[in-house]
Amino acid sequence: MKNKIRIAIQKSGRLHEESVSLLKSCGIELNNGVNKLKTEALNFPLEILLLRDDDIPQYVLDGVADIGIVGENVLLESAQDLPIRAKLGFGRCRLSIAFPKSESYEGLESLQGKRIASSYPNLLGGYLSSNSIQADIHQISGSVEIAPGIGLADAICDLVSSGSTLLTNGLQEVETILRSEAVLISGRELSTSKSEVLDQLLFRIAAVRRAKRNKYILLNAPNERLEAICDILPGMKSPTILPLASEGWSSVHSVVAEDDFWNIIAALKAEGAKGILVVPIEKMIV
Ligand code: PRT
Ligand code: ZN
Repeated sequence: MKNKIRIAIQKSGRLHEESVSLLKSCGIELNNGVNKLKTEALNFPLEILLLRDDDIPQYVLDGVADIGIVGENVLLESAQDLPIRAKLGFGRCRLSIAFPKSESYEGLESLQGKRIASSYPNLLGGYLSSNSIQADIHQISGSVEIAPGIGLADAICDLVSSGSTLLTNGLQEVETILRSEAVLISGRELSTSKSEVLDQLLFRIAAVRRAKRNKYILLNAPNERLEAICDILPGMKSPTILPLASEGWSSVHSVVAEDDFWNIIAALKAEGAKGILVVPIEKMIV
């Protein structure tokens, strides 16, 4: 297929499973064997390259892959100027500076002249210099959190999600440099036919992500409260109202965002809504 596009995803690690499951939830069936270097989609013009996450920006830049899924942290550290085509909502973490708990931290000045271990020398260097801090960045590629304990550094700069790694190593998070999530990046100049395939993929991703953020809600309402209930429920256009077999009641269907979901339920109950059902949405096309 001549307009096939190539996506680079992480071979194994924190982003692998969710990258694969995002593609699957977009209706894309993968040939078995995501353990290989390369695999193919069976029902979509897509080839999948399985790589180390750090290599993905360069592969996309070189055009070996047309698009890729990578943490924003890796993209920004690579300093490759590649467009982010979609934020994907998984792999969330922050890049933070952490300092030994046993020492008092009094703001960025406490880092002046210190040795900071990190796998993110570019992002850390940029942050320190924009805050006029002179520190010695010690670049290491793994187990950054043990560096202060073994006397290799005075502080670290690393990714944090739950914070438990810092805690078990006697460190406290003191500055956040970046908030990151997985993103879909693309090359700067895709051919028209590849751009069309990418647009189809982005359309599906948007539908899947929107569906995840919303729920379908069904409830029964006394007719005299319908107006108040419809005011609470925005719906995609407006709620659907169907008469119930029992006189004076209607069934109301709508879509609500997960963010204000519980507040909406409370307001609906207060207006006399009964038999509220909440159903996940698989795809949502607006
Ligand atoms: O082999 P490859 O090079 O592909 O993988 P990798 O080992 O470099 O990366 P991997 O799989 O660990 O992470 C891939 C991506 O997941 C990162 O680039 C981030 O975008 C994202 N991500 C999200 C994280 C974390 N959360 C995370 N917590 N990446 C790493 N961590 C590590 C962190 O470095 C620290 O060691 O987890 C530890 C902290 O976790 P908490 O929960 O204790 O705070
Ligand atoms: Zn890596």
